Formats: sequence, C-alpha cells, structure tokens
Amino acid sequence: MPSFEPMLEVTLKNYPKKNAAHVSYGTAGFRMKWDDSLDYIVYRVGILAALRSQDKTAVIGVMITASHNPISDNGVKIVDPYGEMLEAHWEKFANKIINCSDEELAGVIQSIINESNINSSQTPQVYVGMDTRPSSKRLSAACLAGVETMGGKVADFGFVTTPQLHYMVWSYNSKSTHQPTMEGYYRKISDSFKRFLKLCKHTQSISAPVTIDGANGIGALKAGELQTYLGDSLSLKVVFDGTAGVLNDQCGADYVKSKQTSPVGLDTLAGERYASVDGDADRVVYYYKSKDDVFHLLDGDKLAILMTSYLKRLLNTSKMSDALALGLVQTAYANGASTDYITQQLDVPVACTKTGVKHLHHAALDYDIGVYFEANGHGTIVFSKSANNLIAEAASRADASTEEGVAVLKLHALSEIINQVVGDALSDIVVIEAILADENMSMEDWDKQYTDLPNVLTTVKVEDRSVIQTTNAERTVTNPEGLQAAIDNLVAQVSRGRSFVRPSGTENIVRVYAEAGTKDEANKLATGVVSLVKEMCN
Ligand code: 16G
Ligand code: ZN
Repeated sequence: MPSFEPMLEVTLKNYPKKNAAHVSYGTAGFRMKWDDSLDYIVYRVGILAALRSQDKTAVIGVMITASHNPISDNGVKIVDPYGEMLEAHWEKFANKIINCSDEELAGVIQSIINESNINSSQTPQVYVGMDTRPSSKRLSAACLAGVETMGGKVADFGFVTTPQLHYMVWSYNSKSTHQPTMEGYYRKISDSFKRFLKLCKHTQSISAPVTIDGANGIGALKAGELQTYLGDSLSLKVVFDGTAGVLNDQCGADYVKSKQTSPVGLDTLAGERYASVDGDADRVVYYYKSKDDVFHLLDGDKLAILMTSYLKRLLNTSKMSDALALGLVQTAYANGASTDYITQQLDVPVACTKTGVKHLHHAALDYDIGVYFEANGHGTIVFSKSANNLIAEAASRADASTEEGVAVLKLHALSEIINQVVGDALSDIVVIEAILADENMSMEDWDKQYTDLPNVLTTVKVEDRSVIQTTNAERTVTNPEGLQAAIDNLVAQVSRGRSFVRPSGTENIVRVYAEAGTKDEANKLATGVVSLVKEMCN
C-alpha cells in the first residue's frame, strides 16, 4: 500500500466530494460561489501542491482568494517555485484530481506520482496564504489537511495579498537576499524606495499622500503595514479598509475600471492622487478629478506607458540602452492610442498576447526589461537574469555625482521596488509614486502622455461561448465562419476603428471590445458587433 493511503483514509472522511459538476483549473485556478463543496476542492489542491513540491523539490504556494469577485465567492490557485502560475501540464493533473470520485482519489494520486516520477520520500513543503473572505479560514484548514495527508509541512502565512505569497515562494526557492518573510517583503520595497528618493532632485519625500482604496480587503491591511516601513518617505492614506464596507462592493479596482467612476462614497478632491486595488491586491488603477469636476481613470495602459517611457529615459541617460532591450507587452484590450504612443513616439517595441497574466509574463521575458500590463491593472516589470546582474554590477561602481551614474542607481532601485515575480498593486503604487516624484509630474501631466481612444467593453450572453474561437492573440475570430469578415466590414465604417470578440475565460459569456475615433462611432461599432455575435453564435 502506498505510504499516503492510511492518512488519506483518515482525512478524506472530513472532505468528501460534494459536487458532481465538472470543474476546471482556469486562469484564476478554481473559483466559484462559495458553498461547502469548495472544501474538498481545496483539500485536494493541498494534496496536489504537496505532490508538486516533491516533483520540483521546492516550496510550492497555495493562495486562497477570489480576487475582485464578490465576497460570496472563493477560490484557490497554486504558485510554482519561482512565483509563476502553475505549469499547464499540471493544470491537467489538477483537473484530474478534483474531478475524480473519492474512491478513485488514491489511484489518481498514485498515477500522478508514477507519471511524474515523483520521489515520495521527500518531505513536501507548501506555503499557504488567504484573503480576508469569511470562508477563507476554513478553506485554508482544508488545504493544510491535504498537504499533511501527503506528509507535507505547511508554512501558514495567514492573511496575505496574492503577490506577497508569490514573493515568499520565489524568495525561498531562489535563495534571495530578500528574506521570505513579511518583513523581507516590506523592506525590499521601502528601502529601495528611500534610496531612490535620495537620488531625485525634486523631492526628498513625497508630502502629498496617495489615497488607496483597499477594496475592503487584504490590500488595505497590507498597505497599512507597508506604511510603517515607508515612514515619512511616502504617505499612504487607506480608505475602504474593511472596517465598515463589504469586500469589492462598490469599491476596488474592478469596480472603478469597469464603471469608470470613483468608489461609492469616496469624496475625491481635485489635484489629489487616488489608487484602487482589488480584493487580493494584484491589480491597481489610478484616478483623479480635474478642476472641472471630471473623473479621469489612469488604467493599466496608463501605468504601463508611464513606467515604459520612464525606463526608456533612464536607459538613455545611463547609457545602457544598447545593452538592455526594453519592450512592452499588452493584450488586445490595450487602448490603441497607448500602443501608437509607445511604438511611434517612443520607439519601444510592443508585443500582444492572449488575456491572462501568465501569457503576458511569459512574453515579457523575451526582453531584457519587459513591462507588461493588462488594461484592468494586472502588471509589473520583469528584468532578465542578465539584466538584473548587469544593473547591479553597474550600480556598484556608479558615480553618483554624474547624471549617468544617478540614472544607473535609479534603475537599480526601481528594479528592487518592483515585484518582478508577479503583478503587485502595492509595489506598483510605490513605483508609480517614485516616477511621479522624480519627474515632478501631476496626475494631469501623466494623463496627458496620450489621449485614450473612446471605447466600449460589453458582454453578450450566448448558449455556448466555445463556439467562438480566436487566433492572433484573440484579435481574429476563426469560428463561426464569416464573423471576422463581418466585424472587419463594420470596423471599416468608422474612423480609427478596432474591434474584437473573445469568449471569457472565467464566465459563460462573450466579451466584445470596440474603439473608434469618436464616442458615437465606438458605440455604433460595439452595437453592430454585439448584434453580429447574437446572430451568429446562438
Ligand atoms: C483572470 C486573469 C486576468 C484576466 C481575467 C480575464 C490571472 C491571474 N487573472 O482573472 O489576468 O484579465 O481573468 O477574464 O491571470 P475573462 O477571461 O473573463 O475576460
Ligand atoms: Zn486579483
């Protein structure tokens, strides 16, 4: 009998399979409305994470969260050794282990062990974290039971943001000098930020606070902790901190981005900076109110352009632009004006990938310095190993009395403020604040880098979203036949038109995006494409 079986017999009784419906590991792991059937899923994910740990001889992470979704949802996803999303081949194992019956479970575990040649004598090590949902604690306990079933050891980090858990896993496995502890995480950001500020002409500290909408979730709690490390170098004023409101309810990054308005109840003042994070703090958008009382959103595209244009300048001044290739990665949702600006005005190459962080992250690794952002605010900057080494080495001998030397030191500090492992709202905010301070830029200045083309993002309910198939990073429909030609025809009828449709990866709907030279044209295009989808897909 395999060594895990006696223990499995004991723990399985507490986590019997409750859901007959097939579930699959998607871009967000397993995610659904919470009811007690999620318990067995997370228990089995704990088992799988332990197997993955033995497979990679490394610490593996499990994060319990449903991100920007309502408080009644929850979910779970696995973090691979260097903080990446779970490898595709193992997503198949995840589907197998979750969808088999209780009776089949031992056999499925054994088949994964056999197929991956896992050495079962190693002790699995799993890091577990959770968001602030009421259901998260019991799910975390279920995960622990799963890991322990396989004889594994758990480090339970309790309430953490998703990027913090990714950081811990990466930091431990890569033996980073930045410790796999909360203190290590905060010190990495705050020490490098303070170093950066000392190199800036305009300011030694940023006096005006940035207001952070914590979505009534974990981001609020952790922004508060980060503040204690930042001291008076940067003031984070946290609102929607969970003391009164409900998680992600009329606040948070998803609300602000999709409704294009500030959170309900937040009294915005002209000239001030605001940022909203989502329920697990891996997404962020900025916004401000202009003097004429108009709300202006600075979404993931605007963040990406600010970071990319600033990096481009630093590379030029530091005379490192020949050695380090800079590039930007976006998805089809990126506003066309942002892509035009960065390619035409700044001469930085842009790649486009499918939706989902892992695709962008992967593509960004093709550059020495790759900036990637989804328009919804997921994103970060990744540096290749050799870029990190080159920058660290140049910084160690940089002459701070020259412009060139200062640029090298700033580049080095930025590479440490940013969470290179995964998009991280808190570290993204600190990077944006660093750039705005150094450039002495107001929100208006930032917003003026380019003007968004008017756009519409809407959804269509269809019977079966899988009838829509796409290629070319989701920008071209291959099925149903004729749909793409019909979309092209509508696009040709408006100025600067662009439109695409894709099946959602998270809900049973089709998403439609349209942009054009004027708001009327964008609306007209969207309406036309929605009709086409309804006609041809139902
Ligand atoms: C998931 C993805 C997010 C993407 C969204 C698209 C991760 C961590 N999250 O939340 O990047 O924007 O799905 O949803 O990859 P959709 O397929 O329903 O449009
Ligand atoms: Zn999220």
